[in-house]
Amino acid sequence: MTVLERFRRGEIRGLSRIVSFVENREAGFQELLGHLYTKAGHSLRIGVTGPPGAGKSTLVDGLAAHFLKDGKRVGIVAVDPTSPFTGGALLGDRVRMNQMPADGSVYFRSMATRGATGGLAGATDNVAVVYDAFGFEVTLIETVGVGQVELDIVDSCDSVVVVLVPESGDAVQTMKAGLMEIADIFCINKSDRPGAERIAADLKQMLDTRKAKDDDWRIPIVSTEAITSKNVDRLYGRRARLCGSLSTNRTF
Ligand SMILES: Nc1nc2c(ncn2[C@@H]2O[C@H](COP(=O)(O)OP(=O)(O)OP(=O)(O)O)[C@@H](O)[C@H]2O)c(=O)[nH]1
Ligand SMILES: [Mg+2]
Repeated sequence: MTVLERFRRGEIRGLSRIVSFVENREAGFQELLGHLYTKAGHSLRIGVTGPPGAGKSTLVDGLAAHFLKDGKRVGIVAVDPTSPFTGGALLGDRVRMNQMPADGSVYFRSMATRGATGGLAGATDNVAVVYDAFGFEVTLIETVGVGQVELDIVDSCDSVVVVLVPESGDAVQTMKAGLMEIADIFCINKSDRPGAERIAADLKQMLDTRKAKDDDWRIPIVSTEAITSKNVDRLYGRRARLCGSLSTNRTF
C-alpha cells in the first residue's frame, strides 16, 4: 500500500509520513499540498499562545481531551520558534506523544526551528492543511512567546487563546506585546498561584476600557489550573467563542 493510500484510510502511519514529507519540503511536496488543499477546509484551527512554561501544553492536552470526548478527532502541532534544538520533538513532547491514544483520533507533532525561523509560519500552516485533509475536525496549534513569528503563526487560526500566568507581569505589558489584538479568549493559568486574581482583575479593567470604545469588543477571561484540570471545562465551554465566526458545519 502506498503512503497516500494509508493516509486516505486514516492510518496514523500514513499521516506521519505525509507530515514529514511536507515538513521536509521533499520533492513534489507542493503538488501534494495542492491536492490536499482540495480536501481541506473543514478543520477548526485554534491557536494557543503565551510565555514559556505558562502551561500551554497542559491546557492543549486538556482541551484535546474534551474534544475527543465529544467525538472530535484532534491534531496538535506545537511550535517552538525559540528552541535551540534542531528538528524533532523536544524531550517533554516525546513523552507526551507516547501517551496519545493510538487509534487515529489524535495526533501530535512538534516543530522546532531547524535553524531558521523564516518560513515557520508557512510550515505550520502546511501541517495544519495536512491535518485538515486527514480528517481532523480540530487542529490545536501551540506556540511560545509573543514575537512576530508567533503572531504570524496564529494569524491563520480561527481563534486564539492567549495564556497568561500570575508571573506574566501586568496587563499593560500584555497590551504592549500585541496580545490584546490577537486574543479571542484570555486564559489565566496557574490560578493556584499568588497574584492570579490580580492579573485577572487588571486584565478585565483594561478590556473594559477597550470595550467602552467599541461595543463589540468583549473578550472572555477564564482562570484555569491546567495541572489539575480545574476550570479547563470552562475554557472548553467557551467553544462557541473558540469556533469563532465559523459556518454551522464547523461549530460544535
Ligand atoms: N502550579 C501550576 N502548575 C502548572 C499549571 N499548569 C501547568 N503547570 C506546570 O507548569 C509547567 C509547564 O507546563 P507546560 O504545559 O509544559 O507549559 P508550556 O507553556 O507548554 O511550556 P513551554 O511549551 O515550554 O513554553 C509544568 O511543570 C506543568 O506541570 C497550573 O495550573 N498550576
Ligand atoms: Mg509546551
